[in-house]
Amino acid sequence: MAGQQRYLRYIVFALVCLVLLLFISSSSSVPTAHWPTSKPKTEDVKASQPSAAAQDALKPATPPTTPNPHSSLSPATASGDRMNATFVTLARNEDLWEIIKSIRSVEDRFNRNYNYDWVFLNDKEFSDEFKRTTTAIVSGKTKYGLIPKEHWSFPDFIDQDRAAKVREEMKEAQIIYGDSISYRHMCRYESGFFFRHKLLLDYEWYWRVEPSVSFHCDISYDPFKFMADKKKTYSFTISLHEYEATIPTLWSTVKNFTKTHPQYVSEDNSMAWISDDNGETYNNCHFWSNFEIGNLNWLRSKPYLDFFEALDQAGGFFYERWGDAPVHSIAAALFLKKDQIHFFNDIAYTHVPFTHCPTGEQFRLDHKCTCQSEDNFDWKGYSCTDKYYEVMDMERPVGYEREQD
Ligand SMILES: Nc1nc2c(ncn2[C@@H]2O[C@H](COP(=O)(O)OP(=O)(O)O)[C@@H](O)[C@H]2O)c(=O)[nH]1
Ligand SMILES: *[C@@H]1O[C@H](CO)[C@@H](O)[C@H](O)[C@H]1NC(C)=O
Ligand SMILES: *[C@@H]1O[C@H](CO)[C@@H](O)[C@H](O)[C@H]1NC(C)=O
Ligand SMILES: [Mg+2]
Repeated sequence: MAGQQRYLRYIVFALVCLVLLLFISSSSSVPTAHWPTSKPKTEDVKASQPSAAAQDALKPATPPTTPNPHSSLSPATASGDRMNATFVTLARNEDLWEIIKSIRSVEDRFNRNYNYDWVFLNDKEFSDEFKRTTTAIVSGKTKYGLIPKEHWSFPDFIDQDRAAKVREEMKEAQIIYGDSISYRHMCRYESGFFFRHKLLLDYEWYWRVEPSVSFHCDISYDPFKFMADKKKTYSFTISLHEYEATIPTLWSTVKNFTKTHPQYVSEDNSMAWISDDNGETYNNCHFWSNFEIGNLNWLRSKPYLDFFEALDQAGGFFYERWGDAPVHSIAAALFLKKDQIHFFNDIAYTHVPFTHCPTGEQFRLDHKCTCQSEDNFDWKGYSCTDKYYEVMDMERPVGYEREQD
């Protein structure tokens, strides 16, 4: 009994202290410094944060620190106009904690200064946990879209038995994702549908982000604005050779398409980057599409849509395992002019197992990079970036030879 009373006395004492503290801090005559804050986003989420007064009450009752008047402090947000642009992520609910890492990396290196929106797409409803966790960490507005069934299912012209047989064979051959149905829907969706989702119709530019990726250097300008100013349409950071077994008939299908639609093939195209024999065969070079900054209106244009439609009709998304990377890349290489494609050398990026880390130490120091030269994939044999430099007639950076092996 006596113990209980002592307990009670402690609690009462603690309460009195807390009330006193609250009183002292709220009646304090010392003005609090007001720092610029970034603009609020979705109100309903932010409203749940504790009020400023309540937060003050939790602080120790020590004198306030002196504000730093140093004029070179960076502003909380970058000045200037925002582009009509958004990040876009296709993900499952179980990808939450891997996409959170990717978002944190994008925010730290770029978006905390720009506050671009982020659109999330899923073939199932996003969970409340997914929504509240991602909304808490994205500095711009977040939007969540359900993919319509028609965009994530077998078209009725697909022969199910044939498709099932292929999955069985590819499993035997140990081709990565070879027996997966969902991976095929994903590749087809990224090839032909994401840019037509209702939520993306509101935007002109997109930046694709996948779970488990990271960015290694500060991006201190707006890549969307760069794309618009320089009249770019599609961009990449990593390029490589596709696994031939996943696309045996892709190139013949492409050739059949360009034969019937020669008007879509651009004059100053990048055929030399994707074919070593002037279009006879595909050399399997492609931009790695898990990173892309691109123009949505191009993907929504008739040439691209006709191209996707022709590929879809050929059935290769299900009878083989065509990836969205070669599909986007071949379209960009053939239907765009060379100078509409951009290599973002300054965007250092990893999607396992490959990293693009800009060549040249001074650049890496200036941009506070956390990647090292030996991780850079650009000049390795399996990359297609060296060939890209050759075809685009670009000068390779100083010291690239040291990163070749
Ligand atoms: N909603 C949804 N997203 C998927 C599915 N499969 C893959 N994704 C997403 O599609 C992208 C590519 O998938 P990932 O597993 O990273 O493939 P990888 O990079 O080729 O190994 C990622 O953004 C995934 O989150 C799926 O079945 N449903
Ligand atoms: C953004 O781009 C989309 C697609 O081009 C367009 O429909 C929309 O009106 C644009 N929004 C603004 C604010 O310009
Ligand atoms: C070749 O193109 C024509 C016209 O677009 C189409 O009807 C036909 O199915 C295509 N053939 C193949 C093998 O893709
Ligand atoms: Mg991935």
